[in-house]
Amino acid sequence: MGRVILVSNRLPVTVRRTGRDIALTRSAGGLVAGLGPIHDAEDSLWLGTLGGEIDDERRAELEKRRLIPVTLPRERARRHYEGYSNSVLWPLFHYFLEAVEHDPQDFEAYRTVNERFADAVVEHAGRRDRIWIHDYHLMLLPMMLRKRLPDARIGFFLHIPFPSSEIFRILPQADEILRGLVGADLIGLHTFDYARHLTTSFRRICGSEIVRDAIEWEGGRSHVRAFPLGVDAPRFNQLAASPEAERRFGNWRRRAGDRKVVLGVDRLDYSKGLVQRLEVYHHLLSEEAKWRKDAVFLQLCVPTRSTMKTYSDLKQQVDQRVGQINGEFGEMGRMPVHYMYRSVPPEEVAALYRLADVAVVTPLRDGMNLVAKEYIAARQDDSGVLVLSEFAGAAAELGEALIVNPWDVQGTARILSRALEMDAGEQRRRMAALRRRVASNTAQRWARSFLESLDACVAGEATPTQSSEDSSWIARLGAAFAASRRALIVLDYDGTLQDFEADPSAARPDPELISLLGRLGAAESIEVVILSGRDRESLARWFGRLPAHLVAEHGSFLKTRKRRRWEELGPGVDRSVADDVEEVMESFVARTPGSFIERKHSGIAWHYRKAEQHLGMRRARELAHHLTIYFANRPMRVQQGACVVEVHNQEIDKGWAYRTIRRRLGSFDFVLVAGDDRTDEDLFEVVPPDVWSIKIGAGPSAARHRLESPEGLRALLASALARREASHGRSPSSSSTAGQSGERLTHLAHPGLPVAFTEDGLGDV
Ligand code: ADQ
Repeated sequence: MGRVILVSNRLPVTVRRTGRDIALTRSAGGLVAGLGPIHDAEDSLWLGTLGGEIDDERRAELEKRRLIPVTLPRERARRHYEGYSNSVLWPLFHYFLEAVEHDPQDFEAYRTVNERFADAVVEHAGRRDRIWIHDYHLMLLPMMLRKRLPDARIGFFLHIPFPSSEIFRILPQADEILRGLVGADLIGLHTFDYARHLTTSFRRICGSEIVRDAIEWEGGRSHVRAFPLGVDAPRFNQLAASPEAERRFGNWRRRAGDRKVVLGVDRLDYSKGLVQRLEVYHHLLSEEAKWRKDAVFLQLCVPTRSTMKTYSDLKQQVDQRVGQINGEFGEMGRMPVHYMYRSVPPEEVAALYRLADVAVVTPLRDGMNLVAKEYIAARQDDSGVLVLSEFAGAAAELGEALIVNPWDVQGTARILSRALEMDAGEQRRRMAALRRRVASNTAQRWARSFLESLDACVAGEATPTQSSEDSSWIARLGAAFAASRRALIVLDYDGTLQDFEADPSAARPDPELISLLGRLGAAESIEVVILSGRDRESLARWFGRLPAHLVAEHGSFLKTRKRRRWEELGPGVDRSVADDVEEVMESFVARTPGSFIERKHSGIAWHYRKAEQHLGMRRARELAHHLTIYFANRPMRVQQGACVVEVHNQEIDKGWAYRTIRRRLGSFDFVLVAGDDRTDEDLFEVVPPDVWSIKIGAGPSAARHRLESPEGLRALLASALARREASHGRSPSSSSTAGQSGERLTHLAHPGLPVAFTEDGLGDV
């Protein structure tokens, strides 16, 4: 296994020259807190930018720690970081629409900076390395790398929330951003909600097909999963107990005296809800005067993005509000709010966590929030109360905290008061449960599980869907078929045996195909099944006279080769459901000239192949999205196919049909299945590995083999049949010549007309 190449916008350190030496200090912030332990423990390389100059000496110092600086022109870096990343993506993803500032040049810079990162990664990554890209500054990078390193293992993790698709689609570059992300084999987010928002956005904006947790795109699959980041809990335990933390804790204890301590620790960012938190504290002091003297609120803020106006405005606002509260409720030497605006060493943060009776973590939106988990990790004696916003990703895991809505000032103040009064027993019960959870989901475990998942995704996708260039499997298939005693051949029709036609009625089988299928079906011990989404009438008209089993509507109906009648294999769609769906589809017909509805036994379909394509595609996404939500908890399935959106019974698909038919037809020592589109994937997914599964055409597939076109499949079937006939002691032509075998009669009356077969109990003639 190769190395892990971590890629983030910033390297996790700041570099300072102290006299003749160069000092590196680890920066504060969630991403560094999460990835730092991994970089320390793994054989990894970390690529990112570094504010300030880089000379050879600094570079050498960094390289000793496996840190590779990426250099950018200053103005471009500013437009990328302060511009698109932090004036568009950050506020939008945190639902602060009013803070979004668009400047088209910023997106240009965003794109070129992502390209520069791609150059740097390509320069340093080895063939066996895993590339792990982090955060919203680099969302185009996965696809840029995929194009240059098609076989690379690429993971992406988003540290901030992924917003609802309603918010995300406001972004003018929404489509380009999503297409940038799918270059990753695995996309990780903190919570299931964010993962769901992301897949919904793919469906609505790009019209992507989502198969379980994966997004399908032209070149492959990208899996989307939740990996809630944890903290390095043992390290926090140790830090909190270290002599340095002990000393600092002592100092603070003396200064706080007998007052209860309420603590906030944040980067100074509007998403953290500092102004609202001060409002809550003000409300508490107004309502319950005793806390003016009996409590102190320590707020530690680390400066960030301070050159941006939104942030300097926020700083002013916070300064002012702190001043007002202290002016209103303070006394000489006893101020109710103690505010610190600086970065402090980890021992100091740990000492404050130990000191705090209550931690208030009340962001308005936060991807995860590690402060909440760090506080828990530092509470060795199981005391302390965590007040946590429901809008932090951490709230999904930390149910024993007191959960608040930070917009509700009065409600949050009431809960803060309850936290200050909570008895030791309840504190212990809640904190002990929280500590167990935080101890079991550490940052290291998070990283391990992401990387293992990445390996598994890549291994899963790498099932050898071999192309026709590697043709050795074709010879092996021929040999296996020739040697078989009883063979089953299951074939889709449109796009598999016949090129896809825009006008479905034009896709009639040609004489050559009829002849081939006739020879196959008539041959000794071969069962042929045509398994199609088509209706019964078309299949009966085209193949009714062949010695083949016909399955219509993806498995709803079966006509065995010995019977004239169709039988219903699976239940039809519920009438009332079909009526509801039809009503919705009718509104789409009205809005999309040329589109029409088709009612089938197992479902209902909206076709737009005769409509203006661009409009049709847009409407199809809208309709599929609408129906998917409508059917979220019902056993119905919504599928987008070529120029069609279809709703049908969930249990009926080609995989189900295959199993049902196999049970009927008994055992075989050779099975071949072939198909070309999404509906055939249901079949490929259920067949065991000894089945020859063949995908026709490009695109991701669970099939083990691939041929480029229907012609390729026809040629394969014809040559395999000839070989089998030869090895079973027949001349290749004997079974297709009328009357020669005695037991079978295969007659090609006129090219293009149905073939007539006679055999005991076989055929309809
Ligand atoms: P952040 O927004 O930076 O991270 P958070 O997860 O709370 O938010 O991490 C803050 C880190 O900075 C903590 O490790 C904390 O100890 C440290 N810190 C805060 N103030 C400090 C100070 N004054 N001095 C020193 N250290 C200080 C982003 C997302 C989060 C997500 C993380 C990780 O916004 O939602 O949890 O990434 O994915």
